[in-house]
Amino acid sequence: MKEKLEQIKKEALEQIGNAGALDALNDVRVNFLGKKGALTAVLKSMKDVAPEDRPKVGQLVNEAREEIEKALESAKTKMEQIIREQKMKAEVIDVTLPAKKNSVGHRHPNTIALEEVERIFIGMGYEVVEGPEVEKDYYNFEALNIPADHPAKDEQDTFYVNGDILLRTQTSPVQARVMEQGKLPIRMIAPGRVFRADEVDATHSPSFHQIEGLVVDKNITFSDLKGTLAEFAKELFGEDTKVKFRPHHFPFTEPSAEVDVSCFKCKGAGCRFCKGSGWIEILGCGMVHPHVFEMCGIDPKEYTGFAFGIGLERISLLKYEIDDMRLLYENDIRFLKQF
Ligand code: 2U9
Repeated sequence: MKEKLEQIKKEALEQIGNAGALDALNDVRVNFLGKKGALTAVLKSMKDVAPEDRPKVGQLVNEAREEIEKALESAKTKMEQIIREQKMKAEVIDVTLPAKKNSVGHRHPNTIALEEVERIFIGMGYEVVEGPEVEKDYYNFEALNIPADHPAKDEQDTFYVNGDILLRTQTSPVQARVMEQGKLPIRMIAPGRVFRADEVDATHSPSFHQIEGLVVDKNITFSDLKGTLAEFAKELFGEDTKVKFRPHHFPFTEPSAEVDVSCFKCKGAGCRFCKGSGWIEILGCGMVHPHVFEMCGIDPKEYTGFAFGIGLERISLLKYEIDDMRLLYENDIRFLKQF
């Protein structure tokens, strides 16, 4: 029995010495000290031992058990120490490394220009109104006196969602909806994103922004329009800015005009910026067409009004002297940081 116990102990200590991981150590514990383990089997066979030898054998079994347990415990402590050291090595943080730089965002030139335009019109008593980007054909074209056979309605120019739902090509449908509500007088601007099936180049994009204005009241005249836009141009480009109205055509206004401002770089003398002309085109405008009033439920005999449309990107490019519209859509922080 004594030899058998020595043999078991020897095997157990050998296996503990060979165990390379905590799992393997646990297997040794189960194999020798577990319910069905080798040492437990010896204890179970005590009934076959002569009664007078039992205390001695019991003592030997206990000694063997203690020795195996001690060896298991010490191997486990050593293994845990190695694991801890490996983990510490892997997780070490080099506090001398340079810190990660967080680059702070910046307001977009379009945002800065829009806030400036809004500030000017709010100062003149205008309201800022927004509307949906996905619109009905009716509000985008029909209510604005744009006939069914107008080239702007072509699928090559307008993004259609389905038959009569489209991505608005101008912010005018916002004004048409406000007029339809019938609360008069109206003094509003409608800023927002618009969509046209254009190829991308330095001056075109399939998605850009407009700010459109509308004033409706009794006795509104073309002089009100001229005075308002002259004041706007002065506030935006400087007190000495002059405005020039050139006759134009829009389906939704009659009469219509395009507005140029005197070049704020050369003060009208002619430079590279204004292509030598001394003038820069900034917006379109006109008196609201009587047919548009009728479509929106307003009596054109009682009310008159003016409207205007500004391309926001055009204002950003001019104000900040940016020569390629594509820069406005890339959102490169190195570009944005300059404004
Ligand atoms: C209603 C009635 C009339 C809006 C107007 C323009 C002239 C105009 C262009 C400017 C640059 C578009 O982005 S752009 O290419 N717009 O020239 N827009 S009058 O007239 C309206 C609007 C709504 C109910």
